[in-house]
Amino acid sequence: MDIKGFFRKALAKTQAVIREAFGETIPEAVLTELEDRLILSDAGPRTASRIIQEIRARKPQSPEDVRAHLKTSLLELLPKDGSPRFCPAPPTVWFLLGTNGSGKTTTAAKLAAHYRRENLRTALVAADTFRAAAIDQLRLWSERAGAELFAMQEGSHPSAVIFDAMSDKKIKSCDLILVDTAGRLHTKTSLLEELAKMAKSCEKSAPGTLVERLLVLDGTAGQNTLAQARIFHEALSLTGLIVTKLDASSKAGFLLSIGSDLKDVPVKWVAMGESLDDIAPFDPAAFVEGLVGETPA
Ligand SMILES: Nc1nc2c(ncn2[C@@H]2O[C@H](COP(=O)(O)OP(=O)(O)OP(=O)(O)O)[C@@H](O)[C@H]2O)c(=O)[nH]1
Ligand SMILES: [Mg+2]
Repeated sequence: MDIKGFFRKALAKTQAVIREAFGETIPEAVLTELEDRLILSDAGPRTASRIIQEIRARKPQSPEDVRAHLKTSLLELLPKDGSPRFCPAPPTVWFLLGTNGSGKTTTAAKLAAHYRRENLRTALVAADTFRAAAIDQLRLWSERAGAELFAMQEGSHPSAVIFDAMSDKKIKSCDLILVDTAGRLHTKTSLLEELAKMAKSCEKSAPGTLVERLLVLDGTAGQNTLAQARIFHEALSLTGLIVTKLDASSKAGFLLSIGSDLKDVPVKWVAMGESLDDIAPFDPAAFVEGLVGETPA
């Protein structure tokens, strides 16, 4: 599937919400309806109002003008540079962080498979030692994705897992090492502290390799994820976001307000399903086409 097709499919539910506005015939009526529809898709009232004001200032003459100006405004709002970071020499380490059930483990596997297809040697590190099932789940994914696996037993200290993984010859010789972390420990505060310790452990055993701290956000939670993102960013200096489950969400509009909320943390990837190839790099133009839909001929 090409990138446009991917975003069209991922955003089908949200597009159905936005599209309704274009049933109106008078531009002003389209704008009024569109503002409501943007809010319904979880863009947030402030972002929705800003978009509508921008379009109105461009004096649209028809619903199709509104659609065209909407695309321009959205493109300006969306984060631009979402290219993933790699170290000049391997290995590169990425941490996948996030709350319980947001899609970290599945996404780690998808990324491993994605780069495996590009002929990189990839490894998955099971730093979620909270429950045994998490390690088994990652082992299964590593086999499907053709990635190496590093795991210790349930209950091991996550920082120790990272330290040992980064000292392991087979893992160290990989190009990309994806670290799957826990979404819950006993309290939220201790989770963030633990994750910060893990980053330190990685820095100690393999200085300079940890270049991405990616927060995995559940796309079905819409605006609710933004508060989460701020907390994680404060504690861990995130480098990027990954939005999952877009296929199951009609609230993808929340991505429009991420830029104003978290200016220096771009969306880098989006995921839309449970199989290995259901992931794509974030593409602002394809996102806008997917959200607003094509101009009818
Ligand atoms: N529809 C859909 N489901 C997804 C997607 N990504 C993950 N899931 C599902 O969401 C559930 C949780 O995914 P996990 O990858 O286990 O999430 P996690 O963040 O590792 O969860 P914990 O380890 O428990 O914190 C699973 O049932 C996945 O199959 C996606 O993009 N779309
Ligand atoms: Mg997990």
